[in-house]
Amino acid sequence: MKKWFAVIGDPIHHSKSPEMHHFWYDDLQEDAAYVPIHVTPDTLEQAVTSMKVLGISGWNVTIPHKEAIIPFLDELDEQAKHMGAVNTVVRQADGTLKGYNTDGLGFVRSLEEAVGTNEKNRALLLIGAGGAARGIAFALVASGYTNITIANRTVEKAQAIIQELGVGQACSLVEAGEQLAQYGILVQTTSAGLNDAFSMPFSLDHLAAHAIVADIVYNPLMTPFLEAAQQKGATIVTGVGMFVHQGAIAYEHWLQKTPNTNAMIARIT
Ligand code: SKM
Repeated sequence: MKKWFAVIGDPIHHSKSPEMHHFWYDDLQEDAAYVPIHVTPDTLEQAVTSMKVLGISGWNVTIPHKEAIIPFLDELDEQAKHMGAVNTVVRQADGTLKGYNTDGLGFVRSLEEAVGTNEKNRALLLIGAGGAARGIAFALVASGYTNITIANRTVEKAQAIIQELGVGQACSLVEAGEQLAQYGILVQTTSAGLNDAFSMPFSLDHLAAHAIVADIVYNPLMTPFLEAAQQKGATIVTGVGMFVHQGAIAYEHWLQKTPNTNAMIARIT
């Protein structure tokens, strides 16, 4: 029987997940379909129940449901539990639903694909303290990056993540901008660049030489933050790698096969 998968979100029309997964089904000769489904917050519980009843093999979860979906699932992977967010649901053999988070690890894979694995000791500045930053912070620590500072407009939110992580420190965006020269890796997780093409969390005037600067936004590919960093001579990591790798890890959970990430990154870059 044909397997089917989905991505749920509000809005959902912009998602490139259906195109990406269909590319991999063709490549790996998988008899499967992947559909975008528009689910609003007030219908989330009904949507989960319906998909469970209809026998869907699994689905991705995007904004704004990553946290809200948790009470409707039967089980949570340990990492997803720590992160408090789910972006991948797997229907298990007994029909129960298990939630995973593949965003954080997707980011780490993308970063290491771009710059290798020898940068773990450099001081890393994570900008933002929302759901995406939380997932990335846990995945970074699990992958051996412990020299982490989380900068956020509301320092208490950054402090709360640091407390859960058990390592690192928190500061304000202003402080981060002032101390910028001390950081070797910057990871931009706020929506600056997504909603307002000219917004920047802070100026990159004091960016260190040879810094690595990553953004998690993949549309547009070059955010104002990355453009400014590139002008300063930094190594740039766009959000495309994270998007493709989170999808590939989800694919592995669902179908136990490793899809071709390089071909996909080249396709949407
Ligand atoms: O975490 C991912 C999600 O799995 C799929 C997605 C999309 O289709 O745009 C974006 C991210 O939230």
